[in-house]
Amino acid sequence: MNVKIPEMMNRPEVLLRGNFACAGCGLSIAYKTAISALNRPIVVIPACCASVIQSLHPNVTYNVPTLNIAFAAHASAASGIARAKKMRGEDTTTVVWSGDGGTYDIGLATWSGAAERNENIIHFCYDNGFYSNTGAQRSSATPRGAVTTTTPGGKREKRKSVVRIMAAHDIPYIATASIGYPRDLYTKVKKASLIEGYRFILIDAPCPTGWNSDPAITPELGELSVKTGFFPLYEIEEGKLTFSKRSIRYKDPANRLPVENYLEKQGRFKSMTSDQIKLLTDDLQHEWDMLSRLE
Ligand SMILES: Cc1ncc(C[n+]2csc(CCOP(=O)(O)OP(=O)(O)O)c2C)c(N)n1
Ligand code: SF4
Repeated sequence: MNVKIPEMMNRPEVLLRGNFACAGCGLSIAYKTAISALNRPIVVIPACCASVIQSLHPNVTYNVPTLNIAFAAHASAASGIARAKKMRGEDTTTVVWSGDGGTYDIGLATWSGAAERNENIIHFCYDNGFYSNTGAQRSSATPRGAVTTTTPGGKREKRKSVVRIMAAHDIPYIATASIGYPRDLYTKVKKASLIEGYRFILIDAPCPTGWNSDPAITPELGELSVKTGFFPLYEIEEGKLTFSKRSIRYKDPANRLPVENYLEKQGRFKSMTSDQIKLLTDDLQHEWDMLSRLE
């Protein structure tokens, strides 16, 4: 499937002006691109920046039905909505829109249950690699070496592979995407929307406020994370992984840009030593190796 540019240009406004997102917020780019690809979406949002940027009643800036819910309840609430809509014969798309804290950590038990039941939900995780909404605490998505308020010397552990945990549930569709490649993201969402069952899409979504990066280069950071091999793009369908066109050449580490090109643009990595960068590079290669086994 390859979505045409005019279709993307004419998509509905799902996030209106006047929202509370910071300048250059990757989450809002991800939200606009992904949700606008869906037929009659109903969005379930746990506590996160996405529950804050929508502003306050009556000036809500989400232009689609939205349920704000407690952290660990996202996938169970979405399961109920999806089943009720089906019983009523209504053609809607129920989604969870969660940060990495709500997906990798606090909501893990709930989505695992919904995935095991193969509920008819698309679960989006916009991954900014920490808890941004509450002041930049580490999550298990935080990469090694990143400074957060709870890892002032840089995180010592590597990022958890939520995708491989998701893949162990044998759900019908999994994809990764980046706001640096909106057409690829949009196309994957369209494709997911045509599949029944639990689908998961992980989106790399830079956060200039917490990453201490220039808001003007958010899309560039999205591209660099792919070109340095930091965030591979791929799909897993019925257990089989295919690297996406934008990422396939970076399977060979010789084709990747140096990871320093990505790190040096973010204040959160400023204090990393060369030893830490070596460990981080090994983490990235380990993930590529593990993913390649699923090809
Ligand atoms: C059970 C529970 N624990 C903690 C909180 C406080 N809290 C609200 S939002 C948030 C961070 C969410 O992080 P993430 O899901 O990564 O989204 P982001 O803030 O980065 O958008 C936390 C810890 C809460 N609301 N409920
Ligand atoms: S803190 Fe980060 S994720 Fe949250 S609204 Fe600001 S830029 Fe977006």
